[in-house]
Amino acid sequence: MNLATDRRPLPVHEDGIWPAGLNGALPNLRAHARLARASVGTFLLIAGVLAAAILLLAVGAGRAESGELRLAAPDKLKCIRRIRSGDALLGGIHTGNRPEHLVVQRCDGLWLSLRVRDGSLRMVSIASRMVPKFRPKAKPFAIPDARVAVGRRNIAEAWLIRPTKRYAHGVLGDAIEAGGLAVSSQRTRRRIDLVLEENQVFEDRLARLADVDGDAATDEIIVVQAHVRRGASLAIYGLKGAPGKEYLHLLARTPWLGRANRWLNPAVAADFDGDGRVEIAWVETPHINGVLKVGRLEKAGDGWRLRELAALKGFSNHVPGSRELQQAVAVDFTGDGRPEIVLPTQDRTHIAAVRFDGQQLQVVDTTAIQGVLDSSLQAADIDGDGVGEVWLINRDGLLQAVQPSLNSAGQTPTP
Ligand SMILES: [Ca+2]
Ligand SMILES: [Ca+2]
Ligand SMILES: [Ca+2]
Ligand SMILES: [Ca+2]
Repeated sequence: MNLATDRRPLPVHEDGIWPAGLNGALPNLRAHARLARASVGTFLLIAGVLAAAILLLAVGAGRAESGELRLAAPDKLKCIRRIRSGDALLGGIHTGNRPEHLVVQRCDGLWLSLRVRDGSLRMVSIASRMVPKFRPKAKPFAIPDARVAVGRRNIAEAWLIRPTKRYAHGVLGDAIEAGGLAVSSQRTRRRIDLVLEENQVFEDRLARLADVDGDAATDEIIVVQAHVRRGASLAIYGLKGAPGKEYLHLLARTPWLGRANRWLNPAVAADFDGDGRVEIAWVETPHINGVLKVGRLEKAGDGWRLRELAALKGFSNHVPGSRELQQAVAVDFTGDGRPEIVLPTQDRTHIAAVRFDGQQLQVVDTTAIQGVLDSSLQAADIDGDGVGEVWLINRDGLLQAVQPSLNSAGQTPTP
């Protein structure tokens, strides 16, 4: 079924089965889900309310400009505090994954998993301890608000270390930035550190893991590196060396933005133009006149360079002082099989889908959300129709989904 076109209310079930996407990472969830059956009465109440609400929203949502806005929370479930999409963001940056479930936390603290099966919305309560926190437990020298990225290739985990106050910018909620980067090797579990020069910091909360050099074997590390007088740049590191002798190595970075206190926020990494190579998207100065940029890691002599390919103004993927950095996803909005870069507009009242065709960036879809965005963006295909929805919460705690319009495929230029 299609969330955008099916106007019937969804029947709701509590099926006690954890969605497949997290089984590998969190094997205990299935056992916990069985325990959740004990509170069937509670679920029936929630389920009824949610079913009624989905009917309301299916009829009432009408503010979309070209995509389809679907509100997913009724009055009594209205207050949603957080959303997650299972393991799609383990690496810390969205690469186009589309899990078939969504994890939400209500304002009363209860975590629920949502997905649609056979036309029914199924919900399972989960304990908060089962939801990945990505906190740097037992990791010496981690910065206080570090978020650990979890890899599946050569790097097991990555996180930022060596808290320092030597860069007084505080864009991420405190004046503490990182003076170093640490990873653990998947093969040897050995920890490898990199320490920056005294005039630089990692102005970031996490070191993102994604394969951006195209070897399909290693993850590279995407992180915001700032010079105390010249501002931020987007840096890509690699893990090199034989087992037991690995070291972290700067592959490439963009030029410094030019002045202290200028910052950028990485967005997504995926193959947007269909040429088989992964592009990286980021937003420069997201707080004022944010500019979406796309670049690619390319061979340059014996090394690499991060080549900037295109730029477009009018987007923001971070609020000043907020610790929420993940406000962009890669989802196919046009039905051509290639993802678009999906992120908030500068005023955070719309979600834009931006196509990169190999030459330039173009907005192909803009959808008004209800209220103002106040959460991460998550991509999931909870109705299993093969099309990912973009999920978010506004400042009033209202859970919403933006469904791709899939009506622009005909305009897609053939490379
Ligand atoms: Ca790689
Ligand atoms: Ca590409
Ligand atoms: Ca597309
Ligand atoms: Ca879908």
